[in-house]
Amino acid sequence: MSMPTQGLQTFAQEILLSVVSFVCLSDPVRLQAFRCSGRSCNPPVGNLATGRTPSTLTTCGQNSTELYCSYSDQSLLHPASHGCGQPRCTKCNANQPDNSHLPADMTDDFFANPMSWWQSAQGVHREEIRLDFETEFYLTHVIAVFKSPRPAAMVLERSQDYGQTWRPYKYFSVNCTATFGLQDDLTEEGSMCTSRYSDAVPCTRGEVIYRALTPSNKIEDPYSPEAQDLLKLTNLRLLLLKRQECPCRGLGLVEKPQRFAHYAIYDLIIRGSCFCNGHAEECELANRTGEMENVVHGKCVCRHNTAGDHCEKCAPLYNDQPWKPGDGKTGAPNECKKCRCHNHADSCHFDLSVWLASGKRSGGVCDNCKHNTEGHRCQRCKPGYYRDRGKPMSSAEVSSGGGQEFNSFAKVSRNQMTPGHIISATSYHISVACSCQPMGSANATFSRSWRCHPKTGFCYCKPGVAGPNCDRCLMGYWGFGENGCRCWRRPGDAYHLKRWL
Ligand SMILES: [Ca+2]
Repeated sequence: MSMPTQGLQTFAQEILLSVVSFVCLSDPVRLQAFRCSGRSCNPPVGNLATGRTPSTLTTCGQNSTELYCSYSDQSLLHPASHGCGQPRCTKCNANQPDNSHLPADMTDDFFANPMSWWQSAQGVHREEIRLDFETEFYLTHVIAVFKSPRPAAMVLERSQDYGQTWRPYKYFSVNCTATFGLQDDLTEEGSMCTSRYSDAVPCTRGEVIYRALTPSNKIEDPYSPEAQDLLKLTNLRLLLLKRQECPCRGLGLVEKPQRFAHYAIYDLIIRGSCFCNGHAEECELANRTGEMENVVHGKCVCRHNTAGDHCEKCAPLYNDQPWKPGDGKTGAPNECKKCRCHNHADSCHFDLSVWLASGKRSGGVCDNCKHNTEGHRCQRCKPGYYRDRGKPMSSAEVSSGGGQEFNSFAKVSRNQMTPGHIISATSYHISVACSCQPMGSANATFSRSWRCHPKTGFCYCKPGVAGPNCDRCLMGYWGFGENGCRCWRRPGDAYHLKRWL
């Protein structure tokens, strides 16, 4: 049996909670100051139905004007010995604003329009009220306030895959065992079915309330897989399966019974929040939803170096450790850690083998190293380039480009290219690439690219050839050509090759 008075108190409490949340939403700057800093955080709860229009199977006066009858709220809320009072009969037409009772009337502002409602066509038993979200949200609870008597049987279901598959949240019936073969949670705590909200009385403003989190399904960490399985949704639907009449006493029915035979709902409130894995405290417009006041948007404004609509991954340059949701139980933020790419990459990816090899300390591998660098951390120069020790590792000029064409480095002063000398920042290239003379250099690479010593920049010369660039004969040698230089006066003097290496 339901208790109408208790129900009304509950609803009043929920309204109060909604108001508190909206006040909080209006001051995000104040919240931003402390909520996500160094701890997991989540966006405020609001009414997910605001700004979103549900769909129904039928609407009163969908095709043409219908006549329907109902009893006044006043007489139904204060039942006296005379029963439900005199019925009031009027017309509905979905195309006439003054006479329409559309699905959107369930999700409008219940403070501004306390008497707006959706009404089904006459005679239907099965109805479906469905709300499709544009992305994933977290549900906390659902409140439906009926204008007609509540259904004798009903199911609340959600989808997590945009309506492809559905699972029940709760069954509602005056007799759970007879209707659904389930125990009543009034007698067996935690049962999927309840008789609490299926009484015909009160015949108007009867509530149906579903809470996702109850003492029987207590969840400690709201971002755990178990919590997500329960709370996350992309669609919600309420299946109304069996209509029932108001048990009015002493009523001499003047009107036809079918004129009372409809479902009607004043308000549908879906409390929940944007779903951000513990990494955001505010959300912005995802798509489809309009810029209405108090709309709960679905795209997280991610913190903790995370990214994605639901902060479900690390930001591009923050994949040094595996992504984790914030820990709602301990408050640990589980921030994403930046990869060490020395400013030579815009993104990195997590590599399990690198992670394991490091003893689970660092698994980031930099993507597309720039500035002629390579390696997991862009920590070394590519073949054909050498590091300017006068520059920090993070300098964009740490490794200079080129190396294929000797003439491209013509502006480098030959006088500076002496063994042991690091090219100064005032030279043409702040750091200098291998500038090997093709004819005098020993090309030892498979790809036939000219290489030089990665630290000194000196080229590997052919026999008898000298100079950092291998562009001249060693003293005492002559005939600079394809085979190097030939010995002129001191045939055994071939130590130069080793010297340059
Ligand atoms: Ca309404």
